[in-house]
Amino acid sequence: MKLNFQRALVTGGAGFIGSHLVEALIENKCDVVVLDNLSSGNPSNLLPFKDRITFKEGDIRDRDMLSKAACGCDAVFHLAAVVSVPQTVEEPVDSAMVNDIGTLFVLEAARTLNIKRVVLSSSCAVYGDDPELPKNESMNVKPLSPYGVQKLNGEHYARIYCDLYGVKTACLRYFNVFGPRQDPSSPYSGVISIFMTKSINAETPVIFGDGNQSRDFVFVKDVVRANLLAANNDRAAGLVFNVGTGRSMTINELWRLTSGLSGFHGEPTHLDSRPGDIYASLGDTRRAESDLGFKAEYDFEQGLALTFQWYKNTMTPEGHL
Ligand code: UD2
Repeated sequence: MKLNFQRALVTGGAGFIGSHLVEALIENKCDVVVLDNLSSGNPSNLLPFKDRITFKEGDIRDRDMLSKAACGCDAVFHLAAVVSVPQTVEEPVDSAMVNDIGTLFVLEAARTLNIKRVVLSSSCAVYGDDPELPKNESMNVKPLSPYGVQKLNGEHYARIYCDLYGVKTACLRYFNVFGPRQDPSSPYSGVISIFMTKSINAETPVIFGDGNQSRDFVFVKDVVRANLLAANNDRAAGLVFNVGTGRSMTINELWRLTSGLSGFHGEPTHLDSRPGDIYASLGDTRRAESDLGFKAEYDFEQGLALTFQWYKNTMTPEGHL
């Protein structure tokens, strides 16, 4: 893709999604600065291309550091965040300092440094549990967690930074992102990263509830492409977009497919549903298609197979990443 910016700051660039974005930016001949405090990111995600980027270990709440990192950039991709929903429930104020105020600092850095393009990573968590499906960007939002509220606040700030100050902001509401480098080690890690490692270790997984709950799983490389398109396209300015596939998959089906890849067919243990778990989630992809030219290219089985291969190649014989 021919990018219409030359130097980009990626906040949270050492994280799961951020590191894939950094890789794609380099491949597209962009100079990349990464700002990451390594709270959930991991420098090993950047190892294969560490000599081709400028890496700054620091926090988006450190405004001096942020300005220095952003100086000379003509695009910012803002992915740094407290990414765990339960953590934001435990720590609503501390997480708001990162997800709300930190996002405002990023937008303000763009305004003061005259950086015209900012892409914010938002989340389908802004929708809450309204049963209407698929979720489209015009429907009422009612987030159920501090995380969802914080992401929604970021979207509002982004829109007014576009309207008031002319910063071309775009917000991407990710559905359930999966792929290589997703960390399976916390109980709140994405279900696919957990199922991958369980199946390779020949351990039975836990399924919360009956397993018929469903998610719109989107492969990380598609999420990266949505970011590049959003930064490149002036029609995205001031808008929010779903980034999903428009197709959903149940958790039972996911385990069946994972078992097929690994050859381990252990019977899952069913526990009670997680409190606050949404039953069904599915994104309406029409706005992203018409205004961004974005349509997920990886079908689910293909993304799952690539992800499985990565876990298989990367896990140690002791079963660690
Ligand atoms: C996703 C996002 C979260 C937030 C939320 C908004 C991820 C990792 N998390 O949470 O950040 O945006 O959407 O709605 O993308 N499950 C099992 N067994 C396991 C783990 C999970 O059955 O070992 C189930 C879980 O109960 C849920 C589904 O799998 O029904 C997906 O869980 P998840 O944690 O991957 O993602 P989700 O949708 O809760």
